[in-house]
Amino acid sequence: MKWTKIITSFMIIFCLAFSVSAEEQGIKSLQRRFDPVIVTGQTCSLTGEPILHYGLYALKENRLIPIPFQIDEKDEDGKFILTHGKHITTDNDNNHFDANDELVFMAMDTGEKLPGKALLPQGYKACAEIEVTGPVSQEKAWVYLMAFNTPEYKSSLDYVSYNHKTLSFSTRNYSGHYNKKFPVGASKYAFEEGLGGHGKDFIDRIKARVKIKSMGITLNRSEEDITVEEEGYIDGPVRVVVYSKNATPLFLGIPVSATKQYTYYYDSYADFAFSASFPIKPGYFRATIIDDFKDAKGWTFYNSNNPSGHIIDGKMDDSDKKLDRSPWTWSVLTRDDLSFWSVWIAPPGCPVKASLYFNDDENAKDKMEDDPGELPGIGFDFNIGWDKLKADTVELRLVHFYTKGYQKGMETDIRNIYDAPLSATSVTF
Ligand SMILES: [Ca+2]
Ligand SMILES: [Ca+2]
Ligand SMILES: [Ca+2]
Ligand SMILES: [Ca+2]
Repeated sequence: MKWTKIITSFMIIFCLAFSVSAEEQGIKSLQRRFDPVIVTGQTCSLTGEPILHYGLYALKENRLIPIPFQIDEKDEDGKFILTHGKHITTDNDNNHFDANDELVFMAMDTGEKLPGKALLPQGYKACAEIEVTGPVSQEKAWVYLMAFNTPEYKSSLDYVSYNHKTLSFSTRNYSGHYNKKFPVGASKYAFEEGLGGHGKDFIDRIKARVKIKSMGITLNRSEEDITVEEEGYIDGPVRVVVYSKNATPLFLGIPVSATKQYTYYYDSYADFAFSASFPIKPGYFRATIIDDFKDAKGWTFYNSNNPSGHIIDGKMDDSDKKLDRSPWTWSVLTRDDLSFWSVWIAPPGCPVKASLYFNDDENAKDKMEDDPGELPGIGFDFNIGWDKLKADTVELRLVHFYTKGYQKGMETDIRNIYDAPLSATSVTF
């Protein structure tokens, strides 16, 4: 018997004992790599001071180190205060941290739990210990938000930048650019040094193709018809938030879809909204959003319904046609040590679903593109559920990740950012 049983139970007891004591000892167990941690002022319970007077620290090797963070303000309606761009806005409390403002930092920068007050810096007014928890395995880590009487020393790291004049964005891991003639989707994407990339553009453009039937008329609209008006933005060390108004003209000047939405850029991913609003309910509506790659011959495609991998060769043959196109939750295109990911997120209960758009054809003809062919074209075919949509407006979110090479299981880390988000609690002392 029973030796195995005894050994196993011994190991279980040992592991449990170890994990309890790891948490009691305040050792960081949080493994999340790509997640931001977003904590409202209400949760921090250390509000009321001018935003410039806060510092955020993590305990690493027995020292409190300043880590990159930002506090983004929100107004009474929950809209972000835009600190740059055309329409700058202000909160009603003269740049103080209040209950609905958001503290943001990266999970990868968190540290251990402070054993006592001895390591706290001189002259802090108040301190909040923020405990971050990953809900899947209760993994934990800590950071310390402190308020001072004067502007405090901060980390000089800046993970993400945005240039609204050139419509470009960059982090150490990726960069991109929008063409001013069709700025609804990027027309440059590149892997950067942080991943071992060299900034070479790998995308032709992001295509947005919409087919609408209304009042007996069929209309086809593309990314070149969609106007984007940037209202303003926030560019902090941890994230960039851009607020814009997009409109797709229909006919007689009636927009089929005029919506305002946020785009977020973080260290490893960009999170875009694809919003549709219907002043007139169309009889038929279908939208495809396609990442048209310049030349990904030899790269391998995986998604949630096609997990065994499919090599891109520029030719659409039977093996391409056999791919499962049903609604999917993640996809990745990978070349040895670099991977480009897509995921999409719908509001709870939303009937609209994305099937897989897949076209591996170097000879595909399309007048609206810059590099001939789709090598491949991979994306979202929102072809299901529009007829069951009750609301007049829906916001679907499309997220592009840039990581090192693909290993099975990475998709869980990526989906968990949205499916099992990190949570935070705080105590002040
Ligand atoms: Ca506020
Ligand atoms: Ca405020
Ligand atoms: Ca093929
Ligand atoms: Ca192309």
